[in-house]
Amino acid sequence: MNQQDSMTGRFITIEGGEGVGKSTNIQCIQERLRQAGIDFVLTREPGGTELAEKIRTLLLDCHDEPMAEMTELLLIFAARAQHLAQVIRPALAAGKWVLCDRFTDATYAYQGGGRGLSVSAIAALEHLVQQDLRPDLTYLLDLSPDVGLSRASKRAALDRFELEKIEFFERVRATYLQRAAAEPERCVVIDAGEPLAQVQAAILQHLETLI
Ligand code: Z5A
Repeated sequence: MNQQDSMTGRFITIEGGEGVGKSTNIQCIQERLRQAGIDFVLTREPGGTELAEKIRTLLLDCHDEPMAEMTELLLIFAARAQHLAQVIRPALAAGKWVLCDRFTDATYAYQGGGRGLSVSAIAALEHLVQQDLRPDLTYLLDLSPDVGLSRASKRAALDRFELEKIEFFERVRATYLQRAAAEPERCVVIDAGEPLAQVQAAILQHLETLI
């Protein structure tokens, strides 16, 4: 039995590139879980605890000193270790569901695909920080980066990641899709280019299978 088998809560993650609609669609997932009487915790990465949110600010803000790619990777896993210890593991152990806006697939996509860091280094850190813990289900909202970035640009100032070139986001998208294809039992790919009502219907239809 792995660590996760002994936990009763479900661990659901939402992934995708910039402006794909993660925050928007999380709202309808939350509503459905509430209606079903499921006790859940909504959280996000990087972040989810006071300390991890400080690391998030460090990661998203632009600095005069360029952040080394390895520093970025280690900060992401440092935030994740804190988040797992303070929020995710206790919630799952208590039988709650965890709904998390981004998790380690984002690290493979952004730091692996986007930055070109070694996949084996990411896998080693994943094992060190998470042991056997992996999401039970991941919704991957897939959208062409030019559409996503144009949606994102309508909001507040761009963060350090959103200033990257379009090629970076193409690599992020390709890595997400490769991961989803490699783990079809865990990953559900949703076409986020469809109108919002259709995207939500697709997510909710799938969610019923779990509820
Ligand atoms: N990062 C990383 O590099 N490595 C890691 O391991 C992790 C993260 C965990 C912060 O993430 C950054 O951290 C992220 C990667 C990096 N890069 N950046 N930036 P974030 O999740 O906070 O950042 P984000 O991707 O920019 O998420 P967001 O700002 O929350 O966007 P979103 O949630 O996907 O989109 P949204 O706010 O729900 O929707 C955007 C707009 O589109 C909004 O006006 C909606 O009304 C509209 N929308 C949504 N759906 C539709 C449809 N279907 N049609 C039309 N319009 C729509």
